[in-house]
Amino acid sequence: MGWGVRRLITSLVIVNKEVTPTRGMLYPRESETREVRSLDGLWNFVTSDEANPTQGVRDKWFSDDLSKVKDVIPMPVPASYNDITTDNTIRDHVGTVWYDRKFFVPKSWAKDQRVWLRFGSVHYEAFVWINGEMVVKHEMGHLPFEAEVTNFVKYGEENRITVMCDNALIQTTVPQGKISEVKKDGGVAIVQTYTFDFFNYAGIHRSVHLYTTPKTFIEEVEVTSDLEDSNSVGHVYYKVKVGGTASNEADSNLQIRVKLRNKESVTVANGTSDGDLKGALEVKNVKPWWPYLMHAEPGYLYQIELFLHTADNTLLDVYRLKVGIRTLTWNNTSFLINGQPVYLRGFGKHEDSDIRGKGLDFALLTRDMNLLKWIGANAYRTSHYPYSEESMQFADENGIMIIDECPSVDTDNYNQALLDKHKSSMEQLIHRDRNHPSVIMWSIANEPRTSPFQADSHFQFVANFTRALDGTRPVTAAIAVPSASDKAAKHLDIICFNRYNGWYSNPGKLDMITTHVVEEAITWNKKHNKPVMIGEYGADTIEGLHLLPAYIWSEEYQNELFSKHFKAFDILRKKEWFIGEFVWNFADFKTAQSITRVGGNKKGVFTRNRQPKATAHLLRKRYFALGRELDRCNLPEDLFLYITDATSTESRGKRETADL
Ligand code: BDP
Repeated sequence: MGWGVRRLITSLVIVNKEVTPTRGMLYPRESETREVRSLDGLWNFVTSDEANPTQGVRDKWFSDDLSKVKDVIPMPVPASYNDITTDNTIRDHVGTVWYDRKFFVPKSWAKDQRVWLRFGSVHYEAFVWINGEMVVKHEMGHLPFEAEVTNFVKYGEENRITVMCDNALIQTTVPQGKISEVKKDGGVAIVQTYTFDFFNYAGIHRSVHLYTTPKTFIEEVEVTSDLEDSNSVGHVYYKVKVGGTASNEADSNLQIRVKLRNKESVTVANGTSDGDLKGALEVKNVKPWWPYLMHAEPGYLYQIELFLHTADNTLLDVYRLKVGIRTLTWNNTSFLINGQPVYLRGFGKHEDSDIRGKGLDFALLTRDMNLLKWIGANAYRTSHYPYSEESMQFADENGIMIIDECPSVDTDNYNQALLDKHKSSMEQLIHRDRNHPSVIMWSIANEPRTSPFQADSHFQFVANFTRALDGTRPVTAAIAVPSASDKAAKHLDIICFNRYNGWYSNPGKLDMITTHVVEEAITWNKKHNKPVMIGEYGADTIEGLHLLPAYIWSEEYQNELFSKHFKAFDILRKKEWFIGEFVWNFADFKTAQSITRVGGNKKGVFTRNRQPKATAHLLRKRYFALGRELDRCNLPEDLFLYITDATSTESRGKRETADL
């Protein structure tokens, strides 16, 4: 508990241990049998003394209102706490902070049901008490956790929830960081450092919900799909786990009745589960889930309705979820969706914005989706951690393909505890996201340090573990170590490399990009005989800085650097195995303070405020041109602005000559 207590356990022999599987965690949804209440809003907030991070636990700050211990300030939930105030000691606080608030639970919830408390995510480690009793703790940012609180809440009365959140990153956390003590004016400072290039925002980042389920309830749903007969017939396979079964209600006495509805709410298939609570539905004249711009109706979703019944026909629970029907296949040279080769064109992104940090924000989410569609992208990678469940639902609806990444970034200093947690992060991610049609690949790390020999077995364990949990999607990782010294890529299904030609290598040299990109991609492919894509390329660009001839940090330079990469990608596209291009980054974002970062990382194609830099317009032309060439999509009318009516100018010219 707390950075002071988490210890680095190193060992020479690293073994592949079992990971405790996640349970439950269905996205909270209302139904005939379920109610949902939000605990979002303004909470009370205090920081602890950095030198004494466990003081609050020892002194039992959770046993009464935080305001009794310290002066509290209001803190919005969901949001990172770092940029809300004007106080740099809060922004840069290392260690534990505390939140609390009051809430009511209706009397009606006391009867014959269960009450659950669910957090969309807290970064990095969370400890939660209700009315002074510990109900759940969870380590790992960006992933949900929940606990049954039926016996902890008071019905028809006021309750108090207290959360302690610890942002400390050490060598056995995912991601890793280091904490040191550094002399400062008048004392010693606790300093957090990390090698990854984004600000270690912390707090209650996503929504907090209370929800009810019946006593016996649908605990988990797993859905997969298939297509046959030239994509005209679809199959949906479902598997349900029931929780809270009373002893007289063995699973075999329960059944799931299922309906599948199309967008118009018409039932297109129905069925009843077998004794193992699983089954298959067949959909004739199916509308497959297609990526954006690959089809006139992208992101088509059905709704699966699951009714849990007892054998004597009593309805116990109802849960609904959207499903897309699609196939994914891959081999040494290509990646196909519904049997069609896919060329990925997109971005690495961040959950990042002014004031809110990494806090869930529907306005931002919606704006980002609108910009992705405006620019003609069909994919993004959730660099460098899982994004909100709401953003995954958005991607499903819009046909945006997701490379879903766990929070392992700059993985280094391999050790047993790290491997266990890395695998756990993949397990939690797959458990959360396995039903999203938008998820097309799992990314098990970003830029891990893969030259040391320990990286070989570490990544073999993580990649095999990922495949064992989900064999329906390929495994990738964004690798930056040169192929000659890398020891991880051989364990992947698809190779993704990050490279900054014209920026970190040969800055300012626009004539040292195209050939380098082509040669490196070929080298990766030759070495592993697998599909290859570029996961990151780009240049920091200060919006409004114009320099001609192009000079680094200017909008002209970002434009020209992109264009040189486009040329390389077009050479590579002729080779079947090159399957995608991802810009770094979608938008400017905040980083730790550094002399190489002016207010953060400026490699965005959009500003942090989500307005286009000049390159956004260039990239838009390319992404739509690719959509036109590869998928015959329509081009937006404003893609090419009117410059001159060449024909009429020409004829006017002739008339003028004749008039003479
Ligand atoms: C890459 C990292 C990314 C950084 C980027 C950069 O994957 O997180 O933000 O470099 O330096 O190596 O801009």
